[in-house]
Amino acid sequence: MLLLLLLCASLIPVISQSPTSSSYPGQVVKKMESNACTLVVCRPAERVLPGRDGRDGIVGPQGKKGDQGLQGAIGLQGPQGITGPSGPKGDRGPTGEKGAKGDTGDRGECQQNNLELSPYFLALTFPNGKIVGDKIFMTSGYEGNFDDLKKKCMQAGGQLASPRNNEENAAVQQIVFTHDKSVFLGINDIQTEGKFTYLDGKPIVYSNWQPGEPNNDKGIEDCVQVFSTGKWNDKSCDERLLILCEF
Ligand SMILES: [Ca+2]
Ligand SMILES: [Ca+2]
Repeated sequence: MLLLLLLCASLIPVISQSPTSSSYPGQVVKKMESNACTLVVCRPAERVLPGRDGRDGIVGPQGKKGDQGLQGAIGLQGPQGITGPSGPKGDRGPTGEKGAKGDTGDRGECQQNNLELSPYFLALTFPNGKIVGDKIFMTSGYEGNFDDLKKKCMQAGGQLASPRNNEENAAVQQIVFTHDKSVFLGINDIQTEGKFTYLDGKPIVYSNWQPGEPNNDKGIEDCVQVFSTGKWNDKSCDERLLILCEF
């Protein structure tokens, strides 16, 4: 309840006081100049309690980026990585030393060799052949000089045909006639001119020379060929004739 007072100057000294000496906060005293009326507005003196705390303010704008910090300490070692792909093939290494000699082969290899020499195997290797007694004459159709044919027959497990009687010579003749190609026999006089021997060096025990042969024509005929008639002729070993082996 406001109390409005209009007092004259005579009354001023009664209520005029300095604001600093007021006994209560919030009391307002307006002091007028002397010789004038003074308007004094008063409010009932009361104890003023402090107000409530204000609300939090809004978040301010983001500050500037700070300076770079100091380098940190070295961290712990990480786990091992996965295995990478295989690299390119390396260069070939030097040849190693020769190994020790191996043990003797088992019985199976011997059986296989017997199989290769069996009539069945020979029949397949040399399909065009003749059987005389326990000897087999066969050709594969291959042609070559004396040394070449001799080597081929040995590699096949036999040797060049070396007929030792009329029956065996007849078998050779039939093969020559059938193929219409002359063959070399396993007979020659390479070691000693005029002395024909088998491949093992022993003198021949049978022959069927063409009349007038052997004549060692031009001094270069040291091997023996068989004509389609079954007759023999000494011939240069460098001639290329049909192969005929005996087993
Ligand atoms: Ca000769
Ligand atoms: Ca001759």
